Amino acid sequence: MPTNLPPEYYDAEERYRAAVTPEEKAARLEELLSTIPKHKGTDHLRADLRRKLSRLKSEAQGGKKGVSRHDSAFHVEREGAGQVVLVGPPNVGKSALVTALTNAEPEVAPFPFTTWTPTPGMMLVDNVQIQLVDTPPLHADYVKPQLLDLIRRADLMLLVVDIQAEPLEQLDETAALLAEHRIVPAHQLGSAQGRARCLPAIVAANKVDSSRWDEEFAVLEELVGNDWPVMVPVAATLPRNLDRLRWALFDGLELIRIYAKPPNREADLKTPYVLRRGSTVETFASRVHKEFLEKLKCARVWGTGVFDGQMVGRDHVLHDGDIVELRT
Ligand SMILES: Nc1nc2c(ncn2[C@@H]2O[C@H](COP(=O)(O)OP(=O)(O)O)[C@@H](O)[C@H]2O)c(=O)[nH]1
Ligand SMILES: [Mg+2]
Repeated sequence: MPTNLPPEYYDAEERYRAAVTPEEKAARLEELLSTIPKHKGTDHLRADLRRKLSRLKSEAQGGKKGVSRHDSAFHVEREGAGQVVLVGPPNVGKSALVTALTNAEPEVAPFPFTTWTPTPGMMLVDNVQIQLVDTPPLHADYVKPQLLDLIRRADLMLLVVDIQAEPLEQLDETAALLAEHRIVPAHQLGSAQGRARCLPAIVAANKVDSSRWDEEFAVLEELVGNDWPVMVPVAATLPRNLDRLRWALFDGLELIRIYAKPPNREADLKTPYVLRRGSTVETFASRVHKEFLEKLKCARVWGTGVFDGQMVGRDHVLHDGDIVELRT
């Protein structure tokens, strides 16, 4: 029987692989289990993983308590449709960005190394919640392993540089440090060696306060070329271009919003289901209710690539903004 695993599974699996401590492994494994649809085809897999989980849990309890408490600050529970971790040198405005974009209030200060532990906050893009995680700076003098693990577990990294302070050097240095620890932006996949963690990455050039800095940004874009295809000029404290950054993050996470339409009723356009790009009617059905998945015969779709209300099969690939009526 086919297992039909959703794309979320493979992401979660990658994060599980990247986990180091038994505590972290157990948490990632629980997350992995939650992505597996419950049907006959996945019985074996689920049983197998549950056995592994109970072994890891007892291992974690036997381990040193002090160590796990130390790690827990760097263990940010994933919430919302995706987790974005901000990465960069000190003083570029990572905390200011998280403050401007989310409900969180990490400390922002004119001197480096104000942020010691990761601080998560929720950002809204349309009605989709995306988690941003502010982090201590990534610094060549001392690379904290827990910070690297935090980055490995994320869905996307937002590299932040300061347009007013040698942004190209900052970007190159950050990328080099990450690469050294086998964390590679997905768009540079070709350069990944061995078992690197590949994740989507975009760049925010912060402190682009005025047209003078717009010009600097244009120069930076020119220099960077195709190395960093998605780079957004922003100013956290003005604020400037924050909506553009929000949507760049939404796109970078490869998310789509799908609206459920009950038969003979209007769709609820306020609360989208958030799926990964490439998801099918079948994935959507499994998200709405597992009962739907079993009974699903076809669906009607309003949106991209279909005529209004077109009847489609289970394998039909959905697009951002589609309205779907499931038929059982
Ligand atoms: N001019 C300007 N200053 C900013 C901007 N964003 C942040 N800053 C300032 O840069 C300094 C460092 O910011 P912070 O968020 O603490 O940097 P972090 O170390 O990367 O978290 C603070 O003095 C902020 O007020 C911006 O868009 N423009
Ligand atoms: Mg900070």
